[in-house]
Amino acid sequence: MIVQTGKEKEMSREREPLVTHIYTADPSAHVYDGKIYIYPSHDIPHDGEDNDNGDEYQMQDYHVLTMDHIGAECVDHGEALHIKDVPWAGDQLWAPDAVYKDGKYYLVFPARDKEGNFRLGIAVGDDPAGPFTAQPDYIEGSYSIDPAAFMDDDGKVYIYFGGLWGGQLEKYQSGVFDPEGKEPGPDEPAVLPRCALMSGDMTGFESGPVEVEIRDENGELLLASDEERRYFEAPWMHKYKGKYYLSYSTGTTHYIVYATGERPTGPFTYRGRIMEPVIGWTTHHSIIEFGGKWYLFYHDCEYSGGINHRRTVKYTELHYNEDGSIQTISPYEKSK
Ligand code: FUB
Repeated sequence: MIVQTGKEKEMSREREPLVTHIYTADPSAHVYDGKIYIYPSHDIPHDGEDNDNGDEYQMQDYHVLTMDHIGAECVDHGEALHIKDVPWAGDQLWAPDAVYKDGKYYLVFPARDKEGNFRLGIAVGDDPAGPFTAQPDYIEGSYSIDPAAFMDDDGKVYIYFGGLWGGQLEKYQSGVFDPEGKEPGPDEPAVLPRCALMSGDMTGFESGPVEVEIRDENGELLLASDEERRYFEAPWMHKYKGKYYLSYSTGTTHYIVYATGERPTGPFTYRGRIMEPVIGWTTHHSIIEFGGKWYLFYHDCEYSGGINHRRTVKYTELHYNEDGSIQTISPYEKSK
């Protein structure tokens, strides 16, 4: 029998499932009061088939996970919000995020409304681990999925969102829902993620949503055919040395990539890959600084043997180069 000492045991959690008693995905990590809070989706196991509409992702509630520090045991705080307590929601509680503002914790989350269209909602709580109380209606003017909340140094909160296919973003290219909306042709600019400024009381959008431009090294918008670099879903925003880093999933090519800019609303210039594909179709992440180091939280389907809707949340350290670029992570190679 191998008895792990404290340090070895802590190190062994890197790139391992943080919990296995439930399936978790889409981890949005934050540091509140010196502790790591993770807001994941809660995957429900079933035997149904996968499709391009994402019908296999049948999530009904949210659990909040915490770690006292990197490598510490991960604690599940139980159900923080259930879909039955969200008056406007019909189905599928997908990837959430959270933000702390003026003494309250706000869970920002997508769900299909009663008509089957994805919308974004807000739920409020006094404790970062929940429970959260949902507002009676979704955010007016919201659509699609994968909200990521970012508070800038001036206290303004921006929500980045949008996802293609099941997430319906290609159906909102004109700003209103078009059931026939398709992805642009190969030589046309790709569909862009959206960004909205939240009102001070966090009840709705103060301005936006606007498209967030992602350009190549020549200043041209990335094309729809550029599937290794164009936006698909799962945005995250963080700031490093004064620059804004927009990272996201390329979906069909399964990379986590990033682009940098000078302002929270862009434009952004594509910079490179953060992570090579994981086991499973989806890839979704968040980035935090903790104890002077940077970490990527992500999910994969290794634990379930590759079943796309049985995902588990993991983390690994993320390294910057001197010029601010991010070193690409190979998820199944030994970490540095
Ligand atoms: O969890 C459901 C969907 O899968 C998310 O919204 C996407 O980002 C992908 O991870």
